[in-house]
This record gives sequence, C-alpha cells and structure tokens, in this order.
Amino acid sequence: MQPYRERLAKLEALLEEENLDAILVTRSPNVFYFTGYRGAGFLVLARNNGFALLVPPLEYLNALDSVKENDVDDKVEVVGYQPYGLPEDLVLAPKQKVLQKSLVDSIIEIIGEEKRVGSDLTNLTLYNELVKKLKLIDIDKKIAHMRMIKDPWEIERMETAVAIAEEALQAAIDSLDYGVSEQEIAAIIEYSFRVMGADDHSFPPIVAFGENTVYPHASPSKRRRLEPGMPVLIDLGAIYKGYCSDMTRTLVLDEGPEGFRDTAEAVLEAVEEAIDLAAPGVKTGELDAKAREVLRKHGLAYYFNHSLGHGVGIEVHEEPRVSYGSDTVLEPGIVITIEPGVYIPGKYGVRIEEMILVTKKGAKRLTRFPTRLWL
Ligand SMILES: [Mn+2]
Repeated sequence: MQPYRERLAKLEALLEEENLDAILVTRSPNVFYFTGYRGAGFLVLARNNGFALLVPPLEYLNALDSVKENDVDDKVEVVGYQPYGLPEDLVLAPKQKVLQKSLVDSIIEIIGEEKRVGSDLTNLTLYNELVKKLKLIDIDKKIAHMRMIKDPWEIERMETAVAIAEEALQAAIDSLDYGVSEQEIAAIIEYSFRVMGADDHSFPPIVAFGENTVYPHASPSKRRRLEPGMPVLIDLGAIYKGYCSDMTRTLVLDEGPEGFRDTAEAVLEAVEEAIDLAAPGVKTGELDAKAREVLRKHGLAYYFNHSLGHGVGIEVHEEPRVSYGSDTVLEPGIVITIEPGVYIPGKYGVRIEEMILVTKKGAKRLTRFPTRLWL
C-alpha cells in the first residue's frame, strides 16, 4: 500500500490540469492527506523542483521520520526554514537542508516570483505577503473534493474511530446515575478514548442534561447534575490514526419529560428515512429535505435548526455539506453523518447522529450502537 505516492501524483495532475507553476498546500489536514505528515509545515510542489515539505526547525526530525515511514522520502524533500533568528549552524539532522530565511522568503525561493500558484491558503496575513509576488489561485475546493471520496484503508480507520466512540459511550452510559455531573461524564468519555488507543477526541464531547439539551453545541457544566425526568444528550467522536468519528445519542433513565418519547421516535424516523434514501446519484440536499419532511409531518420541523449532517474524515466537519439545498451528488466512498435534531426551547432537545458510508448499493451504517434508548 503506497497511498501517499498516489496522492502526490494527484497533485501533479492538478498542476497540469490547472496550468499552474506551483502548488502550495498550507492547511494541515490537507498536508496530512497528501503526505501522512502531521505537524506544522507546508507542502510545496514546484514545476521542475518537485515536492518540498517546508517545516520549522523543531519539526525537522519529525518530518524526516514521517516521509520515510510513509515511503515518500525519495519524492518529498524536507526543507527547514529559519524564522526566529536561531543560530545559522543549528544541527537538525546529518544531511540537513535549511533555508536561512523567513517562511515567506523560503516559499518564494522554492517557487520563484510571479508564478501561477494554486493554494488552499486561508491565512490573510500570509496571503497579503504572498500576493505581492505570486498569482494565487484557490484550489481548496478541488482538494476537498479529492478528500471526499475515501479509500478503503481510510474507512477502516474510521470504523475503528467509531468502535472507540461506541465503547466510550457505553462507559458514559454505565456511569449515568442521579447526581452525576455533565462534566464527570465528559471526563469518562475523554479517559476512555485515550485508554482505547484514540489519538484524541475529534471535538470536546458534548454531554447535556435536562434543559441544556436544547443547545445543539452545549458545553458540559460541572454544576448541572442529573435529576429524575431529565433527558441526556451525548455527542462524541474520537480520532484514530488521523481519522474522525462523530455520533450522538439521546436517552432517558426514566420516562423523561412530557412528550419526550414521541419526539424521540419522530427524530429516529427522520434518521431512518434519510438513511434509506442515501445512495449514489442522490443529492445531499435531498436527504436534508427528507428528514425535514418527516419532522414536519410530526409538527416538529420548526425546531430543527441545523443541517442534517456533514462529511467526516481527516476533519470532523468536511465536504460534502448535507444541508438545505446542497447539491453534492452522493458517490460510493463518501462518508457523512445523518443527525436530525429537535430543540424545544425551555423544554428539551433530541438528536440522534449516525455515520454512514455510501456504497454502490446504498448506505452502509458505520455506527452500530442502539438508537432507541428510551422506555
Ligand atoms: Mn456531527
């Protein structure tokens, strides 16, 4: 398996297609996608000059190890730059290549001036510097599109990230008891992630009790403690070898608040109908419309105040959007979440989030944890 050679070849192809002199990849999820390198630094592809991984001195050894481990050390040259006035004779590695220049000047040295450069640049300060010397062309969407279709090995990593999240969710549910705080449950999730081999969380876990469930992105509180009648909403995701999971469950330990059960059943119906519809050729906006249609039938669509879902991969939120009017056409290899929610102000919120993989035949669920967690 040599995934990174294939990906570097995709970047070379993009250089030709867009008639560019160079490509400058600045966002770390994109640098990771093309090289497997995780750390500060930019990937530069210059016509006639090949690939360079431009890194600050403290990442030099890490970058050297990474290109070797990912079998691209013959294609990608690790180049240091010296932004902080460190000693010129600084020793980073036996055969080091370090430019005694700032980041901007190092980029220009590799690429040259007045070139057509495709980039995913989002840093305004850096843009203002570079645009004086280069013609910059936005290729962020093109890279996002490459990342959208997952390779089988990426899906395997995401399946492991889901399995870790589901074990952590079980540990959290096992610890639920009247009197426990949201923050204590969040801590159990974080601990479980690390013990089970996750790199990290894909976002700080959301644990909400009672009225706190009406905030889709609630922060766990150390003061809010579980009381009888409160619903519990847990939204969590782990990162495994660079790939994210993301899932949500809403549950009750008792009957819950008035109307909770019917609302939860309606949300679950919206999940099921949207997943049933997902297949190659369907637009992501159609999935969102389907979930809204189900909730409207139950008189609950007013309370669904976010998108149905989003792509997941190296980032927990990435292309495609799965929202009102979005027109990305599903293809095999796309991984998205399906997460309708109903948030009734002053009362309670319910969200259920599944992760699905689009296959030739339809949708394959990556999440396996039971969804109906009420009486
Ligand atoms: Mn999500």
